[in-house]
Amino acid sequence: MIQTTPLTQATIDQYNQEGWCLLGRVMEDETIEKLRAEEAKFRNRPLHYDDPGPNPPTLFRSQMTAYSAPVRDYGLNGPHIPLVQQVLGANLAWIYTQFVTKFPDADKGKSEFPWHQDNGYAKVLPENNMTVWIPLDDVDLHNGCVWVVPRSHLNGILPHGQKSADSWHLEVPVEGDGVPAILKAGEAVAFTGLTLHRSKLNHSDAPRRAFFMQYVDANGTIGNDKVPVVDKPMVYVVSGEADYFRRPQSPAK
Ligand SMILES: O=C(O)CCC(=O)C(=O)O
Repeated sequence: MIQTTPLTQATIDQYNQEGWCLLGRVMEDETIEKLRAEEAKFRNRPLHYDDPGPNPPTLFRSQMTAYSAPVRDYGLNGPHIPLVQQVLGANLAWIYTQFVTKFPDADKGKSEFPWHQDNGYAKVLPENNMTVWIPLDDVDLHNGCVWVVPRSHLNGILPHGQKSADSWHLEVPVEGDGVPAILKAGEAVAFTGLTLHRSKLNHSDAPRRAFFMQYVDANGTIGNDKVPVVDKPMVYVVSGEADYFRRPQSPAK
């Protein structure tokens, strides 16, 4: 397994103060191959809850943890875990995962994923929840790398509007471009649930495959009604523990 270098205090400070940082290489070639194979398998398999219809500009395959041993193994034990623990602490829960395959689409211009905060889709507390985004192909300005807006996490959840009537994407208007995360396959960019990010079009002639996971303190909550994350399906405690008994019991009948 790859030996990651522990994050320096400067990198941890960057995550907390700027809302994002690079984690370096966190996935070895063998795992990249395994996850590419999983992506290919699920790309062609209709899933009852996640079916975008034929030829979507971008394909999302979410919460593959129940379906895929390689996904589970990586999300629970990957070399990135000690780095995530350095920032979020020893009680760590893995709450979400997704393959994002952005197809070549320059002419149609539909594969853009507009500026948003992950917590604009689902409110997670504490808000330093971390998305670890890892391309399974080298990414750059040409094929649709992710961009982040430094310090955008300092203003809480911003109002998100619907991108268009035929899209479920939410969008925050942003002036300027932010910073592109140009990465080799297997390297990672990490950002908070409040950090504005987006990806632009894929102008190459090959699909741009990516895989991301989201982590939070194991005592964290999700949704406006603050449901403990550990009460949600497909959430895994990676390390440490959660206080499973903090939710009031229903009164005896
Ligand atoms: O992989 C991408 O292009 C961006 C995906 C993303 O930001 C998301 O699903 O929240």
